[in-house]
Amino acid sequence: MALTNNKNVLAWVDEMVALTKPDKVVWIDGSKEQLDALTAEVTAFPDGDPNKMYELNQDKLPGCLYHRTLPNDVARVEDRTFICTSTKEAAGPTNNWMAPDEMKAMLTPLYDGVMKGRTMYVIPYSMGPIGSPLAKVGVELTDSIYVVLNMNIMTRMGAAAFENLGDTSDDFVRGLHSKADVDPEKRYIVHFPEENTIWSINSAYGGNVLLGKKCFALRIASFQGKNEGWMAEHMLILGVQKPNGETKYITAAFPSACGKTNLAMLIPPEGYQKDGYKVFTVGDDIAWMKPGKDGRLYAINPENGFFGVAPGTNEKSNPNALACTRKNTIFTNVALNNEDNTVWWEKLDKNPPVDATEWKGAKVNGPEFIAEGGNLAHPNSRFTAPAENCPCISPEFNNPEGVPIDAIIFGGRRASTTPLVYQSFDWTHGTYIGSAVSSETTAAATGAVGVLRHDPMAMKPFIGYNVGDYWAHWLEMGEKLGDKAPKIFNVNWFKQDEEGNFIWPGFGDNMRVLDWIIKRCEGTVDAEETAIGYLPKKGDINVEGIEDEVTPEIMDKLLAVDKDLWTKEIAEMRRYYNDDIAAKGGKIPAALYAELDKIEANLNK
Ligand code: OXD
Ligand code: MN
Repeated sequence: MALTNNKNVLAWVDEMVALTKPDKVVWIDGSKEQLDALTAEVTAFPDGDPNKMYELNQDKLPGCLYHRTLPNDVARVEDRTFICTSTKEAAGPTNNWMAPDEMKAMLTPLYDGVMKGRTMYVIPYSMGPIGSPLAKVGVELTDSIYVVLNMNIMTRMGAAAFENLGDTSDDFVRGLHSKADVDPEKRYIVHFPEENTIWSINSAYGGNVLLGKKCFALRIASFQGKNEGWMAEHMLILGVQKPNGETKYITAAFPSACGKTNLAMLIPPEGYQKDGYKVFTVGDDIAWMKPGKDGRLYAINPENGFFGVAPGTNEKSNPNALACTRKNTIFTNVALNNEDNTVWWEKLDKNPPVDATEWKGAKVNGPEFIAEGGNLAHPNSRFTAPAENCPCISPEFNNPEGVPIDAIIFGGRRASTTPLVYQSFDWTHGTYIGSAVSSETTAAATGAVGVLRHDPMAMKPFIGYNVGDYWAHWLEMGEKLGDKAPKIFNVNWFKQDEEGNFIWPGFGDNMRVLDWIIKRCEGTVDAEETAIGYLPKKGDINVEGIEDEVTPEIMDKLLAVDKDLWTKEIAEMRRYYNDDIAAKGGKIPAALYAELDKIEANLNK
């Protein structure tokens, strides 16, 4: 039964039913009965059915399920992801583009009758707490029960999501997904930002099919945010509670593989814990931010769960993330431990199961398989875990107003050049720093420096329009926020010595850098003005308890601003702006070029 009277939803669902021709249409109300029935159905599929999900050991992992996607379908596919705005300029140099009509003409035959013999599930969901002034409604149509069960964890799913839509509103995102034949040659992840529409076909992997996440909450939402005066960013949100009970909120954007989930769930060093510091997680991947009534910038996490990379997650690296996965979690492409029907992945512990099923489904002897160079779990295997499982989830997680942001952090993986932390001179300079976010591949063992990959604001694959206009939007937001704008910082946890060893301990010790950042926001610590921004003065990063590891000499290296390296950095940024962006149709705001000139002049002073 349809769960809404909204005429736009009903008309669109009818149209998509006529196109895809499912045998049956089921509206997902979010009730336990319905979810239990779907779980029973999907776990009863025969072995070998690519749609099958498996129930795990219900004593050790209550409510947990396991699934394997096809080996050709294990990650987001950026080369098959499109932004279909009416002009190519509107999509800009960082996106694949095709005219909307042309794309629809190509995809319509693929969708025509694709759900014959299948059921279409109609999933209403809210990104953000239902009723929040920052939240938005989406509807995903899919032929996959796996998608329904994952969306139940990642979003506020079900009838309640329609509550605030009314009967006539058109403000909902239309997502059409079919796994079709999971044919990689016909796989497309397509966005029509001007129509609030997403079409995804021939994939069954999370990032391509959980349309609330990257597709809506970043690509479509970034476009909406530009038009409506807010921001959708690839940022974690955390709260640092100080001994006096006050909490400061920080967002942070890092490219993949820089430890975003780890920072979001940071456990402070012992000394800080003793003093009464606590860290709370609001989000680990996406932040929607909008000026509040008091003129400050407020953020919500539009998601309701964590879609985290499993390998590397363990009791030491991130005990909070591990704890998230102990109940009501869906595991995808990890390994099975057949001895007790639980899951295993690389670096979970030092005991790979002897009786294992690797991620492609073959029964193997785990230790022997690994010794021969195999991965038991796929490196991009995932857990989909409810946010409420997180031991350090913020008490403000469901606050419809969001949390006020004091600081925005950018960072990347840089072996040299970039100091441990520095503060921008102002918002415009901070926007420049965001545009310069990059990460390099490092062969840590040999210290070889790899390729530098530009990933502005860690949003390169997720900006739903022209990157030049996106930077202009950042500058406009700064103007609107004025002196209430969050302070902007850059961090680098990955500096190396000549031998390629990391010289900053990272993980929980990153709290020491957050501490300095918070003090800068409060104006309680001074800073050194350098050519590139404000750096900590000697002794201002607290190293109590790690003095042996981070000696004054190491700290000098961590905070060094090397003129030659920075001159090269500025030259590379000029090349990037000119060749990769401006020459390819990105209009770079003059204010950002001015920042380049300013830093260059500072370096030559
Ligand atoms: C993610 C990503 O899955 O950024 O969060 O790739
Ligand atoms: Mn991400």
